[in-house]
Amino acid sequence: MNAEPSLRVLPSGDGQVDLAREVRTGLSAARKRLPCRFFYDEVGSRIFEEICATPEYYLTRAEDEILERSAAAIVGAVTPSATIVELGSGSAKKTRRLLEAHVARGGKPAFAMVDISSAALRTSAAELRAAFPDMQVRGVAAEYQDGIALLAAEKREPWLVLWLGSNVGNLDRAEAARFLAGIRARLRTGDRFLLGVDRRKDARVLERAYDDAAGVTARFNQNLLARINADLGGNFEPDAFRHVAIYDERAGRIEMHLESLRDQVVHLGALDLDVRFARDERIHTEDSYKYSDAEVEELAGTSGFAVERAFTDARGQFLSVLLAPN
Ligand code: AVJ
Repeated sequence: MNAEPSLRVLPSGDGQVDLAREVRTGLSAARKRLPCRFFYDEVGSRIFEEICATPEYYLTRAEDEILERSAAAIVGAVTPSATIVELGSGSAKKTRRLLEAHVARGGKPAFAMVDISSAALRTSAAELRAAFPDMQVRGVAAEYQDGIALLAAEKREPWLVLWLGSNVGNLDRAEAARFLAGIRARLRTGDRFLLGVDRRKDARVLERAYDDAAGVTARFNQNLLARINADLGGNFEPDAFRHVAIYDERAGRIEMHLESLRDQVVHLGALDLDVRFARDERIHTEDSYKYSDAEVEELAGTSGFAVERAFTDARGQFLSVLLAPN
């Protein structure tokens, strides 16, 4: 039997701290915006899982198809002594495929994950422990860079770092390059970084993926307002805002907005703030960047990596790129 999963919460973990500040600045700006990281309260995390199961949101299935087929090749890029380290909490089927492949070839049963939410880590740790009784599981609740820094301080063996699900898409291209360079600084020659990116494609396919017919993504977007009500004493009527998803082809990004259906004033008690909305005025809630092959090469190169291999699904919708430090 293995030891209890070890869980640490760093100061940047579970940060409600900046919600108040970000909501105040974001809703006081001329062009209103809210950071997408606040989508993921308990309800929002559950709705996100529902999004992944909608017929329109192809990303999760495409990535899983890649990992199902290529898990052995991916873990084969690091030595059996390697530890698998995931950014985001590894509860998903996708992560398990890699852990299974690693264990199957005699790899060290060690897994570490960094996630902003200690609750998500606890759930993942319990699930992984049930699926892999001999696995040594560590969780660090922190912002990614802080969590990686803590783990790197004790790093002895190679790492296979996973950042799946097109989570990189929430960063603009310059931020993504800076973020990857920060990861690169923690890695050595034998380490690898598996990055999941969504490819540029037909605008209609993308807009449907972010505006599904059953309205799950709309609920996800509106839940941000419900969360602000709960955490900051607000009186938003989530249904008084319409979900909008637009693909900006030039920028290569999906934008999500909440559009006010009427003139209205919303009060946020904890901030002692009134926010005025004109009819049709929008709150920009998320960007999700898409990548061409050339943009992937560019991202890797500028952040100190080489693309060692790139895997795609049968339809060519998604890319899993295995990056090696330069
Ligand atoms: C979790 C950031 C990868 O951008 O596709 C899904 C979030 N937003 N539908 C994405 C999301 C609306 C998702 N990521």
